[in-house]
Amino acid sequence: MGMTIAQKILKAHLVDGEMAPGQEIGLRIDQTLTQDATGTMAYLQFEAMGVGQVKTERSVAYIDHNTLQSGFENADDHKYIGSVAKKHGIYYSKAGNGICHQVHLERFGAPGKTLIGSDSHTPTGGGIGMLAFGAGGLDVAVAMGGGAYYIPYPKMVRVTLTGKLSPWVSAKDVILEVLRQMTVKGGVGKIVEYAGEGVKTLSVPERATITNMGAELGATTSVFPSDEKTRQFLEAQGRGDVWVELSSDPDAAYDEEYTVDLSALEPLAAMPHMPDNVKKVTEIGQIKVNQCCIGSCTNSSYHDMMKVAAILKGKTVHPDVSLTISPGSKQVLGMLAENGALADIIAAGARILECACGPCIGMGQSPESAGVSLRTFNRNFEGRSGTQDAQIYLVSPEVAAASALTGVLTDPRTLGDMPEIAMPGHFPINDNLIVLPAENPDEVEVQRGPNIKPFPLGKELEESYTGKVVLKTGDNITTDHILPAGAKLLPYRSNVPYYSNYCFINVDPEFPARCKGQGGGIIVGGANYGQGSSREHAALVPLYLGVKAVLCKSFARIHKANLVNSGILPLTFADPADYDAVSLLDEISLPNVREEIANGRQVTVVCGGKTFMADCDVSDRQRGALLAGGTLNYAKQHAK
Ligand code: MIC
Ligand code: SF4
Repeated sequence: MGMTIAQKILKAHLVDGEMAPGQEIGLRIDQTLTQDATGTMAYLQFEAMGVGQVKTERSVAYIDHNTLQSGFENADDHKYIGSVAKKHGIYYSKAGNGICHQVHLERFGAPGKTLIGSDSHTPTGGGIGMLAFGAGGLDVAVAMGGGAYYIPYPKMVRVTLTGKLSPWVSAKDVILEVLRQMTVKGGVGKIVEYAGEGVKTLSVPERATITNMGAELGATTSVFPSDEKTRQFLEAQGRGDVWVELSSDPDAAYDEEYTVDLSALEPLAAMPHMPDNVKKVTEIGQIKVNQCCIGSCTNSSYHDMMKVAAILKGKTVHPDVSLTISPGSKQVLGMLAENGALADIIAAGARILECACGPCIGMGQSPESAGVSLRTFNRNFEGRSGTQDAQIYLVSPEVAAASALTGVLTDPRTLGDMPEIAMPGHFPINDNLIVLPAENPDEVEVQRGPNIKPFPLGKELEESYTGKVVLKTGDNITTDHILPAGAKLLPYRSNVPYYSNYCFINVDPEFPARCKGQGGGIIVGGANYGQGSSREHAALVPLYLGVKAVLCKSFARIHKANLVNSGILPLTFADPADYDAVSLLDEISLPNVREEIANGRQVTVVCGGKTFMADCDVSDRQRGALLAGGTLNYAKQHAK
């Protein structure tokens, strides 16, 4: 039987397991990336593993999240990451060079390769035909050390694109439509592959917008074929030599199929507060807008920015709107500066931010109270912008720019003829913000500022466990709920004790104190617990607070792996109806937990006189890690 694109890349990188449903597979990883908000932990863990030089073909450390230096913390973290990178053979992309996913696509990504990154939007690389996964920092550390990256063997989904986008409709609308069809839970355990005639109408940056936001489907990753468009992009980046052709076999089998008719799409928006809450812009109507933010790893390419510049040219931003622009990379910003588009954007009254995540992660630009903000980003979870009651809509750059001019949500098709933006034949290459690893690594001293505190380690799993329910949540709890980010908290990513005071703070402000009072306990959740980011702090901080297990209806993939890595039991209700039988502060016992986990059996749960069963759906390797109290402990045991 023929193979899908993903199956071909998986097969070429398979080092452990069997490519069959229900199996866990181990993959050789060619490239890794980290960003600064997850990078400090990843490198502390990498250092703890005692590996010298990285074993990958290319590892890159980006500084793009924590670029607001309102105290010494972020600058210290950058220095730490820069020095570790230099010592261990890692390329270091300095602050100002751009958002990790955008820069990686431009300068390092290559079709047919595997990439893991300590950031959930690493699948952006699928736009160039890479098999690129978001992962926890520890998984990235292991891959840098030459270890395999493990995933449950995924189901294959094909999204066939037919037709061609109409004027003013763009790649963002394609992925919003896929989200509308599949929902934020629809991609869990699946790789989404794009196919059909419509593919060749999309440039690499447009494809990358689509694979980027595949993260919001919960998908393991998303991937496009590598074709003539891919070759042209790579050649324009001076990297034509890494191009290989990739397509699925005509008789490849898919578990699920979807179709999107590009010609029939209209401008769309994801309404507050979920990326799958998608409606047509015309259906939502002309709501008043306070802020428009254009940028993020989803929509910050040269192509996107040029469209925005053309819309703004000769016009003025509405007096009631604040418009921010963050180009995705120094390359993009440089090109806009050179061809005059930046001057058009500035003249229209936009606020130019640096090439970084910025408002997307709440690093500044929080909207006004109850403000309506249109963003070209990928997540609109409640409170993520830094303003708890803000109303965030996810839209295309065209919709954001058009609305910035009118002050109301605007269908860009009302603007008349759409400007044609050609993809450049050559991108200007200047990698002078990328610092190469040291030639004499022994001479490099790793710089650790006072903000860098040791990370918590789990303990061996006890024979039995009894603890209180320290939190009960509903469905779709995001990692932003578990541990908020934003300008005030991100500086403490390398300081777990301090960060722990903010765990679940927007869901239940008493949570940290309750955990400390109870000496930890069990979190009970609904479906899709832990969706969103790859931040392993959402596991490490609960571990620090003494959380022993999360018992819920279902998990998001990366978060579940992070829980296992930390030694926290990821349990699911065997009968989801038992969720209703558990309340906050109930005492829960797991009388036989060690033996049950060790033998791959269901876990017995006793709660208020009622006994029910929970599943712990993990691989044998993960069982070992859970018994040992986390992956690092497990690795140490095995190293002996
Ligand atoms: C995000 O978009 O939430 C982040 C910030 O990029 C995260 C990583 C993090 O929490 O540091 C992600 O998506 O993985
Ligand atoms: Fe940065 Fe936002 Fe992309 Fe996360 S989603 S990597 S915060 S731009």
